[in-house]
Amino acid sequence: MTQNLASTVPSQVRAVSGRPAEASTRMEVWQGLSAAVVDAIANDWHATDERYRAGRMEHYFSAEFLMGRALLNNLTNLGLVDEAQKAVGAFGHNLSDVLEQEPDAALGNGGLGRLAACFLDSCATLDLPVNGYGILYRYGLFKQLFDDGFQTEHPDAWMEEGYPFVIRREEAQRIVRYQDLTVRAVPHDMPITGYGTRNVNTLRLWKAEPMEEFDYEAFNSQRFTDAIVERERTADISRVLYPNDTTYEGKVLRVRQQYFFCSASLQEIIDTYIAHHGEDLRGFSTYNAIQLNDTHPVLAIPELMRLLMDEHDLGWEEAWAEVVTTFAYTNHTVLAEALETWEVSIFERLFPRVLEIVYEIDRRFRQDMRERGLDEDTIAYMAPVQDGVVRMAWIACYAAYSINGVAAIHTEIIKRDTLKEWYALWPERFNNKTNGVTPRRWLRQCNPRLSAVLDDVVGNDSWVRDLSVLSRFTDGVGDEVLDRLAEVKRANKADFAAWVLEREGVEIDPEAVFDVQIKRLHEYKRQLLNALYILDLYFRMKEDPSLEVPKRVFVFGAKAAPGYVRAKAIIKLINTIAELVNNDPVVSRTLKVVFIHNYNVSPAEHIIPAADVSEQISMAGKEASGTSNMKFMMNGALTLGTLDGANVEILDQVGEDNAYIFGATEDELPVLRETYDPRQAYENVPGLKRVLDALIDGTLDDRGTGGFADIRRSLLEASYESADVYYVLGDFAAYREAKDRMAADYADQRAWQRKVWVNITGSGRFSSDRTISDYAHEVWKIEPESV
Ligand code: Z15
Repeated sequence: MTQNLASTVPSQVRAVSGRPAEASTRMEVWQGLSAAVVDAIANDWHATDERYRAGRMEHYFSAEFLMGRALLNNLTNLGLVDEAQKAVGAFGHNLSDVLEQEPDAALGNGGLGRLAACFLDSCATLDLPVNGYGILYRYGLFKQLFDDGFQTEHPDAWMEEGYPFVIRREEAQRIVRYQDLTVRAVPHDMPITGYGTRNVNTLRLWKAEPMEEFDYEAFNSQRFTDAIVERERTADISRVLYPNDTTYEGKVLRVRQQYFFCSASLQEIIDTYIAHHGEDLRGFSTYNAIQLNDTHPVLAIPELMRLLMDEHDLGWEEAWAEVVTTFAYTNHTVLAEALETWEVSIFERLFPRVLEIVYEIDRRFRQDMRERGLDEDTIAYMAPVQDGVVRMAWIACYAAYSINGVAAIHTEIIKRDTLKEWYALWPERFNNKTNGVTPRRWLRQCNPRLSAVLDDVVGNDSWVRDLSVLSRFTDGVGDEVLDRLAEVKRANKADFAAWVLEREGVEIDPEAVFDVQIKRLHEYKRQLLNALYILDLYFRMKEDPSLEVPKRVFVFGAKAAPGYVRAKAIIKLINTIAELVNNDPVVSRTLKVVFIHNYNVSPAEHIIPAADVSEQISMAGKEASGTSNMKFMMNGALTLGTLDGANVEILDQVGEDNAYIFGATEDELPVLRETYDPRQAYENVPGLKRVLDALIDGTLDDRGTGGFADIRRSLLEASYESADVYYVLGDFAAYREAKDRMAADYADQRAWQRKVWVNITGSGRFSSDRTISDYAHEVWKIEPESV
């Protein structure tokens, strides 16, 4: 770096505001400081890009990147936090207030999109030649407000006030053709800095723009509206992120989006190949690997075939040989409702040539399978196209050289059930890559107090780049460290209490146990189980005022997909229970319930460092991995969870004395199901009747929507096979026992902090650096390239 921030920031701020830095707003200071950071990394960024493009690269294709805020992340990675504080302090601003101006880049829904963001951070930190490719959505995930406890959705125009971390690359545009529309794809790059390295990687996000700035011909012939309509059809493509997490919606615009970023990215990758290795594309996969983040980018498979054959003269066999050595596919869920299928008629309308290629893949697949002696039923089940629908997951499994799940138990389930037919044919393709999270954002940045303790215990900050070093310190630390952990948590909880008061208007006591469930609202994640527990505890306290109950704060954060009616009813239910509890003059002295509205990356950074209890209570077998479980663990919250997803591996790491595990396991459930009768649980499990009846007896008011009655019906009164599919009532007693015991255990702070320490120091395996180095060695076959 040639200049320091003290000299560059004031001029950048002035350039933004047209005023002296002293007279500029906080937002303008954020803009100017951010521009100064881009200025500081520009040379290294360019050098990294040139270096990577000359060698073998991995390209991470994802419809979602849930980046959150960029400025503090970049300052932390570059070691410029103190310098930035001084620079803005010199003209009367406070860095943390400036940082709060930044909007979240919420170009993702939940776990899958945030995983992509953590992966980019790790790739940069490890100097790995990896770029991300996605879509520059004008509107990110909707903003959530509550109106009388009901979720309402509002547009998230995150870039509208200007966003210095996105750089438009006019010169690198590509053209994407649909049958009915041709558009320009204009790349917008975000720099991805790493911790303790000069490498700066790239996230390339494509924006759809009309071919001509304006269709003058249409305008002149008085077809003004036609010209506008055409422009809007183009802009539609990158207008908005679809707000469904783990559910699929067969919308034409969505498949247009998918093709848009796949085609533009592949064109660029091919052009880079030609620039460095010449026109013969038969070496494509020697230099390129592409990771498909779920099925959303699977159109890249037929599109690469098309580009190699139609634009670069390869024959089918030659092109297919590159395709099957280029793509790797990550599966993120076993839920049937997430598996993408598209009607053939949509492909016909949008890209008939791609459909032709898909049909040819299908024809060759069927022939191949017949030669292997598979029966016709199995072939029909596995075929890429059947009954007029294209099945994206099946195309991925046929063409990818690697297929991975995201936690050990999840990979076993896809091998055993979801993808068993493919596993039988190609067991060598299947592998597990347990998810991870970046310890930069999720520990170093969001929890400076705990970071200071770790610096002291380790003797340096090496843990930030290698979290596994912490395991050396699990044993042998004295009580002074445990006492410091308790102090850190106290202080974090006090900060969080102030934040909650300001943001939600609820007063909470830092002395209480902070019990947190933050994730998308989905029935399989069982926020309802948590809600029923709280309601039951409320009734227990009303019934017996002398009952000794530890002070508790129950924190929720969750968005429901706008069309997911029952999920929205569960949000209203939790808000209604919060009102009941928080307004009860007696109970509210012991219990508080807070629903943080508009849960997102930045709120998570406030919430997680303050948590004591991490709720990971999905029905066993349904949560592929979970990643907030890992963030909580790193920040010293103990897991209250089922044996699902990565919870299983957290338990392996810490042992059963240091986690609270309850409930039916994945292998027990099918057996239990045979005789399970939720009505019996309702009648026999103490407390259940009372809470379920409260949904309909006037205790809780859903404002006449019928939402609460529907929730109750889903548990009790649906047909026998479909009542309580997520085993909420079945696991209720075990959950209550574990949760009560956990709260009681909190009183012995020494013993509690010992468990906390075991969790923090055992979290090394859940760094995304570990995950990414496994992908790099085992799947991508790439090496670090340091600039
Ligand atoms: C999503 O966020 C996840 C899976 C999906 O299929 C889709 Cl479409 C979105 C989540 C999983 O539910 C979660 O268990 C996992 O930790 C995360 O992906 C990252 O792998």
